[in-house]
Amino acid sequence: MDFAESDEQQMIRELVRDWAEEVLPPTIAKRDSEQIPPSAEWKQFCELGLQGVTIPEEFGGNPVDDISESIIIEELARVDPSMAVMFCVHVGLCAKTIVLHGNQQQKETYLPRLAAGEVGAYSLSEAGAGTDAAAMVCKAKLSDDGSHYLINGEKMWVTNGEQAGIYILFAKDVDHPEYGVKKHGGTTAFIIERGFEGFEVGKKEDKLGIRSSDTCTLILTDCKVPIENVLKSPGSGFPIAMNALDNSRIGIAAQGLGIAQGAFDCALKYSNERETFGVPIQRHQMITAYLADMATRISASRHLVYRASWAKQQHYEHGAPRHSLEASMAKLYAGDTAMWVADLAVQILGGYGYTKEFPVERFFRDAKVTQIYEGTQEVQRLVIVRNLP
Ligand code: COS
Repeated sequence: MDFAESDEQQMIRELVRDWAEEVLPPTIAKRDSEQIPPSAEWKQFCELGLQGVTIPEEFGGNPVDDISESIIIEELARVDPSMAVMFCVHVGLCAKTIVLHGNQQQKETYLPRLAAGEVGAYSLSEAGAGTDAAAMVCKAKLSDDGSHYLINGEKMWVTNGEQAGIYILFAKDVDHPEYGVKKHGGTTAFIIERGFEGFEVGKKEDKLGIRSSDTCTLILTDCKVPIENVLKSPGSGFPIAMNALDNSRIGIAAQGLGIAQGAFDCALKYSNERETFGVPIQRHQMITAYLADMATRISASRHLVYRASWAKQQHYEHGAPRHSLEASMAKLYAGDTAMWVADLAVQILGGYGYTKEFPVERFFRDAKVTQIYEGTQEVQRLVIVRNLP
């Protein structure tokens, strides 16, 4: 067992850290307050070539190992969690799902576009189907000539919804033999382009945190999707959706890890500089204890995130068992740690922590979502218990 980061992983961490610290802070407060997506920043980020880390070279990608993918998310989230989730959904839920389940033609059509920086999204949830994903009511009906599907319904909570050009979207094929037989029967994964007839981006949510990440509804009104855009096969969508979530839960865990690290770094620096009763507050035993506990939980999160990333790679590259357990454990622990550390960071900064003068206020708001999306913490516990050895 080797816990050291490879030279390449260290290089990627430094590259992303330097880039994030230089490019993201100048616009972060405005983007947060006005809910502006980091589109300009994304263009600059794409110059690093990291937007294609889950895409094979033959389709224009720049693949890295799965721990490096998590390191990129962690380093982006340490500065700007909205940028981190944009990247996470693009490379994980969208591009990787096409890599895993797309046919040659789909890969040739969509992966080079994603590798070039066109933004990807993933759309599973609906108003009545969040935790209970199989309860979705968005319906797909094959045309009489079998050339295309018409999809009707409304999707919700779509990250990158406003910016994306390519969406992986799930709907139930009402003519599939398993539709209405199994609860998730007929669920089909489609690749949808923003310009498809009958496709519309709806309301953008006004959120507590990750406000620079665009979260939208999608409205499908007889949305015409060519049969060629079915991923894998009709009715095979639910395991595709669940498998994609196993992957993206690790990404959200990495986001939580980055948030915790960012909040901690700020609190540590402040506790060295701020004096009360004639000494830096770090010397007061209560603050010392907070910092020690924060650092320890962050380290534990990091181990869970990297272990889950490694298990993911073992699964895809070496046929190891599914990484559902490791992914949900990482998400559960790192999400709770992000919230807990951000809360203590605000506490250490006192009144200043409650203002926009320091980033801990934003980290505190951003952290909450890591306990909610990609399956609530309650869902993670369900997955953990169902997948115990
Ligand atoms: N990978 C591949 N297939 C999986 C899987 C996984 N991780 N988990 C389950 N499946 C398969 C099962 O094998 C089963 O297939 P069969 O019917 O062929 O046997 C099918 O999917 C249904 O599985 P299950 O019965 O466990 O599904 P449930 O309806 O009980 O749902 C939970 C389980 C709650 C875990 C699931 O709905 C879930 O993850 N919900 C949260 C969704 C979420 O995170 N949404 C937010 C972000 S997306 S915008």
